[in-house]
Amino acid sequence: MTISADHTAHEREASRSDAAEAVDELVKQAEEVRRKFGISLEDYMLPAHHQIQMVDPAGRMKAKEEQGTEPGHEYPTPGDDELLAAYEQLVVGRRVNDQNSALVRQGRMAVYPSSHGQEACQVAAAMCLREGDWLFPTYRDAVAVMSRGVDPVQAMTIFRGDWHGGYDPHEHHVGIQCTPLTTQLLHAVGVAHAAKLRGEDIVVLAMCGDGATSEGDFHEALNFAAVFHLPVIFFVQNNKYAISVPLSHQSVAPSLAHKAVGYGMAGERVDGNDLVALLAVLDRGVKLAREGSGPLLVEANTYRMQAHTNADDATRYRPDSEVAEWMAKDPISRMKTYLTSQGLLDEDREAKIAEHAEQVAMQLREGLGVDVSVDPQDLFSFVFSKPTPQLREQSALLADELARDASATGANTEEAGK
Ligand SMILES: Cc1ncc(C[n+]2csc(CCOP(=O)(O)OP(=O)(O)O)c2C)c(N)n1
Ligand SMILES: [Mg+2]
Repeated sequence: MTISADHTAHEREASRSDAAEAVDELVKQAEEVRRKFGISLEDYMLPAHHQIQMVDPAGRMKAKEEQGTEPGHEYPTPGDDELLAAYEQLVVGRRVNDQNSALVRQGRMAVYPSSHGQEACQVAAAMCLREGDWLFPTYRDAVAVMSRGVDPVQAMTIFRGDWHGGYDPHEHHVGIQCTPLTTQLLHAVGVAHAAKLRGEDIVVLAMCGDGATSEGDFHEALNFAAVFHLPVIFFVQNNKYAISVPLSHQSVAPSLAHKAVGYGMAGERVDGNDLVALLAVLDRGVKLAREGSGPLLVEANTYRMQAHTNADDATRYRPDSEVAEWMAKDPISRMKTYLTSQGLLDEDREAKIAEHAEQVAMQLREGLGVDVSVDPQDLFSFVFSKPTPQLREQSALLADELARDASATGANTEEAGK
């Protein structure tokens, strides 16, 4: 390819004005932050000195001055209707996690990375978004996918292991649940960039784990989002482990939220088992991103109560006492106590919510209990638009093996019929 001198000069001119624009944008942002909150841009980007917690583990609303907020890091308490709707999703989410773990033991699902204990993060991530916004989940975020409106059976199909995925990402604006760590962050940034270029008013929320923050893709996604000032919320569920690797071996940053300032975006840490605080922080983040304030990194401090998946034995790398400590911080019991104390939840309402959760569990048992017949050749479909020579070769090998299998079975059947 030849590049003309004119073209290069033009590009240089364009990049000079892009850089000048970026500096203008920073100065404007700094002035805006100073005017609105009376603090520097750097202090705004750094997380508050303490994690944001509104309702304590015993279910009591904390006094404003004890919530961890400070200038530039203040969050309005979500309304009663939002909290009640979120509580219902929380209860359904826990039931779904436990139903799925049982379905794995019954051989109805191949694998299930449970978010038991992390349901507040799951629900808040889905609820803070508007209809046209996008959610990009990981393998552990099936409850978030469902809370966003995806049919529960379709959301779990991927874990049955016999099909590529169960739902159309475009229908609910939910990306596929990615197992390769952090690839979904780049998808999220790409969608946000495209939307910005098209002038579409959407926010994108991308989820990942604590371990995933060590991936190169994490760096690339955050840097790109910050440089292009994109409306992306990076939502890190710090559940303290990446399979057996504890957080202390993953990062020695003061917190994962502190990584944000290095990219030139704001960061905040929040109690990931406090649904009220999560909604408050994410709602404000989404609102600001929609208004053009750029990306945000939110670290939710939570805990993976169960093993990484059914294929893992967590007792080999963490003490029971640590699990017990986190059991006392359960997101559901704290929310139940709080809503009851506010007169928002009574036995009738609780019974209706439990009934809803049972219906969803039954839907899963019925939907995932059906034997499906699949074409083994579909293993090679939908990977590339034009299959690679290697895939074509593997596909031919499989076809040959299946044909030999079929003729052997046919011969046996004939033999048996004599
Ligand atoms: C690129 C890549 N490397 C390694 C793996 C194997 N792997 C699967 S889950 C996981 C741990 C991820 O931990 P974290 O990001 O904290 O998420 P969590 O499972 O705790 O939700 C690893 C290393 C993978 N799936 N993708
Ligand atoms: Mg983790």
